[in-house]
Amino acid sequence: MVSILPNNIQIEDDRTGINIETLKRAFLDNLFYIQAKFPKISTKNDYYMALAYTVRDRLLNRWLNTTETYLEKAPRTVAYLSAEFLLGPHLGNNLINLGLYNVVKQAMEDLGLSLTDLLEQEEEPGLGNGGLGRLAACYIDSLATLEIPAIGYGIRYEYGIFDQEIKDGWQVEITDKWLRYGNPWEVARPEAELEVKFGGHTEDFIDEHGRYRVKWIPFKVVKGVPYDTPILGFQTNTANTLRLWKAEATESFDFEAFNKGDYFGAVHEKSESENITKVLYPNDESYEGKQLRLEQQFFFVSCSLQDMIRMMQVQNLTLERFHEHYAIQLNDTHPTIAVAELMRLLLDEHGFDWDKAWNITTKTFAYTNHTLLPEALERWSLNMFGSLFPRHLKIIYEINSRFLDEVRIKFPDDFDRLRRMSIIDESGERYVRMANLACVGSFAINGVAELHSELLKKTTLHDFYEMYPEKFTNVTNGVTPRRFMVLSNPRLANLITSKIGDSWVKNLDDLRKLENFLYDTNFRKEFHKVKQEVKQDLANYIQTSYNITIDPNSLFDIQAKRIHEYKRQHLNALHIITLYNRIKANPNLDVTPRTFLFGGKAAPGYYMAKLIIKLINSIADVVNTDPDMRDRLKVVFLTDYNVKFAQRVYPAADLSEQISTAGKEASGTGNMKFSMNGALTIGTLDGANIEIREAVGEENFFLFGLTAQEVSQKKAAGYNPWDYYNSNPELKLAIDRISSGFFSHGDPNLFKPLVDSLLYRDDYLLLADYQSYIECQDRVSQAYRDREKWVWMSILNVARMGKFSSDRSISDYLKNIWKVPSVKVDVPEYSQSND
Ligand code: Z16
Repeated sequence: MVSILPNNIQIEDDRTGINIETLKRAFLDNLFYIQAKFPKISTKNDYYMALAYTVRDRLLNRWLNTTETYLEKAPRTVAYLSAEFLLGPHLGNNLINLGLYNVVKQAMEDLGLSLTDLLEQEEEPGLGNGGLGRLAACYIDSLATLEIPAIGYGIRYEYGIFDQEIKDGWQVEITDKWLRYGNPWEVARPEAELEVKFGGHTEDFIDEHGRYRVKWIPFKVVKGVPYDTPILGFQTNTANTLRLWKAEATESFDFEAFNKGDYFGAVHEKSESENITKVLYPNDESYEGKQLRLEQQFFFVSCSLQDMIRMMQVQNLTLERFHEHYAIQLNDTHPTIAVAELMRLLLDEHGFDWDKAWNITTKTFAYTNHTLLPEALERWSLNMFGSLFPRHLKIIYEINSRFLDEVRIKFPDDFDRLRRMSIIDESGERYVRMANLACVGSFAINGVAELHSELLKKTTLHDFYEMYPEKFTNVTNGVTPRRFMVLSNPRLANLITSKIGDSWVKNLDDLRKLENFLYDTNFRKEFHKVKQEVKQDLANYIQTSYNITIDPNSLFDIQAKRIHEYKRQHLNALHIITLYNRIKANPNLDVTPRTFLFGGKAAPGYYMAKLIIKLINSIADVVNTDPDMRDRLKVVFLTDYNVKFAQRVYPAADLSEQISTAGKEASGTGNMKFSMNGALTIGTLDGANIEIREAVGEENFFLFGLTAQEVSQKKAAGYNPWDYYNSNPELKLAIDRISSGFFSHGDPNLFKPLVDSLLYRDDYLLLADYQSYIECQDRVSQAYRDREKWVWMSILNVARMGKFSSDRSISDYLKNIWKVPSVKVDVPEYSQSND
């Protein structure tokens, strides 16, 4: 292959060489020339930056050659559109994927620095809320690892998910200034900026060929500037691009206002435009209907589609083949306005007729649904939508009218069905229903776990399933073993590799080979030792950061995820109170010592979730200081749970709490990360728990609770939480302890809203599942006493997690939806002249 470099330029060894002396020299060179520092006056951040640039240099060869290969071969490409990418820190992951972790660690040690410290220094890009955003990050890792031409498109939020602090037991939100010290992993591409229109009106006209056309005259225009980050696959040459868009003001706008002498007006206009990508909306699974959020969605979608079209033009490809060149995945409904925007671009800007444009559009998009919760389904007030996007609303009307004609033909005289399926909700104030638009505009629709995909077909998207059964499919979520095993749990990864080799990192099914070592006492001992060491690490961390002593020999029982009523952190709390009550009643009770760890953020406007955090902290205050407990129970709420911290938490768990009300958690992905690291799961038959249990074997999984079907039957039959409260003394006592003010310094009002929600509504059936949960927890406590048996089950969990690699998920998407072949990238050897 032809070198991408002009003949007379050589890539310097200091920027590509990977032997230890070169790495040290390169590091000091970057410290000097980029940070403008020398060791004596360098801060930890200077060292981090110098190392980050040293590693980035070693990515560039692969990145630029990947770009060049795609440019030249113009292969079919996956475009993953997502409003969120919850990447987590880059440095460690890039070291793993480059295969440089150990040599760089040594190089830093030689220079008197600790790699662990430097890794700690990185501010993570928290450009997502939780599962959905982290899934997008795992998927771009796997796409690169599988050598698939792919690009991730999203938003470069200036402020990502807020930092959480706890004050007096309550969550306090702090803005996430992640860009404060610069971001060495991104490259701004101002030369590739694009314009995005908003508001205004449309005008019809007849073009020179006598055809009816529409022109959109916007009220304002905003610039989108791409910021690119390389996403390197594990031990491959493929480094794909994550392209995030930043909003900026257009010069023309400044110019007009300046001309009118309105300096402040111009500056105001500028900051208005830049607001679009200022901040991530911190809601997980509830939508707010805010205009700025809709503007964010359209902004990044329009930039991305224009970018794809421009790329095809550069490659001399005709737009007639857009759908052959791109498979675009819509990560939830957030980017769904893309269906209307691609139609507009093809119709208005590229002169296609309707049928041709619609044919292309509906062969391009595929839609992933991530939730059944009705409050999470996006619908935009028609007035707002129409005033921001007058042209798109017209296009949506046309799509809808043609679609409803189709429905009428398939289901004659079924007026209720038409009302339900219409893209426009006309039941009261009118709305645009984004899920309906996504279903109509996509060739494939998938849920994220078997149960979820089945429930979608039966409930939320039932009408669409009857209309288009062939569009529906399941892709069970997965997570990347690079970040969540190799990087986060090197002790375990090394132990595994020492037994079965390292092929499992790319072929996670190979973990099965561990089953051959089940009967090897020595292996089981080593496995247990690793878990204990990792627990000790976390205990040390908690000692230093919280000044709380926890015992690594106790059972580490962890629930780490967004705080939400359906996830039932308060059911976990009821169990803690129950154990507490039992010990109070019988201080010499022989209990299995447990450490309960919680982590997670509440949406700032979600009062009940914030009250749950306060409750957990209040219980912790009482339990941790009650001498009767004799340190047998400890409760810690871990502040500011994020990807970086998650990487410490998963490896240290003995027990993973996956206790959502059956039918509510679409998949869950934390459940997979815990299990991969040897935690046993206590869980309901919900989301991917079902498949995890199938994979690891029911004897290696702690199951409790109602099934999804039982949940809906119970609700239909008229569920009454009081029946459970009145007939279960332990449950009654636990709830009474909360309502009496026992955990709130005698104040009976503090937790009243929470208690009332349980006693008068209990939408998530905590009371119905309580007894089953407690009995299951008692079995867990018993099981943990037989440590030999526990380790056995734990090993089986790790050995049988192959299915839950995001590599498998991506292979499913490729085979069933995208049909994009892999492309090998060659990276020519450059001279290594300096050594
Ligand atoms: C989200 O993180 C999820 C769903 C959703 O509608 C919105 C957000 Cl921000 C989560 C699901 O709750 C979880 O079950 C699933 O594993 C994850 O998306 C990825 O699919």
